[in-house]
Amino acid sequence: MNYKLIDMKVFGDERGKLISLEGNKNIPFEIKRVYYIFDTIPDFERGKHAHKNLEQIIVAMDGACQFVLDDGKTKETVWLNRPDKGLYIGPGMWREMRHFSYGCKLMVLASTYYDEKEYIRDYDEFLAGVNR
Ligand code: T46
Repeated sequence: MNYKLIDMKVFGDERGKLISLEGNKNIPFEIKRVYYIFDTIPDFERGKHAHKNLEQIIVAMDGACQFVLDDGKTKETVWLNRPDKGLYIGPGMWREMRHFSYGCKLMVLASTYYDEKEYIRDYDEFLAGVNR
């Protein structure tokens, strides 16, 4: 399975907490793009695609949601519910996001610029690629 949960180093004192993310340091790729997902609704799922080459780190800045990660052979679920955990997802992983809390906020660091051609949005096509 090409994913892992990364513990982010937290700088904390009586004023609060701070986490620093740096490309090619505690983020294992050069960061080319940042996007965020917010105003989420519990009844709606997102994702349902894989990427050919993209690497990403996803952080729940607020709230929670569940990721289903699927390499075509095995499915595993991961809850994201803390701003000090980063979910790394590498290429070739089908992902579905569900059970969003109201107002969940996800920040995503990505290794490439946005390119729709980089997406595999058809599950049968994804499985065919895995079994090739
Ligand atoms: C992923 C999960 C975690 C852009 O124009 N630029 C962008 O950088 C992105 C990410 C999206 N878009 C457009 C494409 C769609 O018209 O925004 C719209 C919503 O994107 P999508 O339906 O792909 O959103 P999610 O939440 O299903 O998936 C997103 C990322 O696309 C995906 O790479 O891994 O978050």
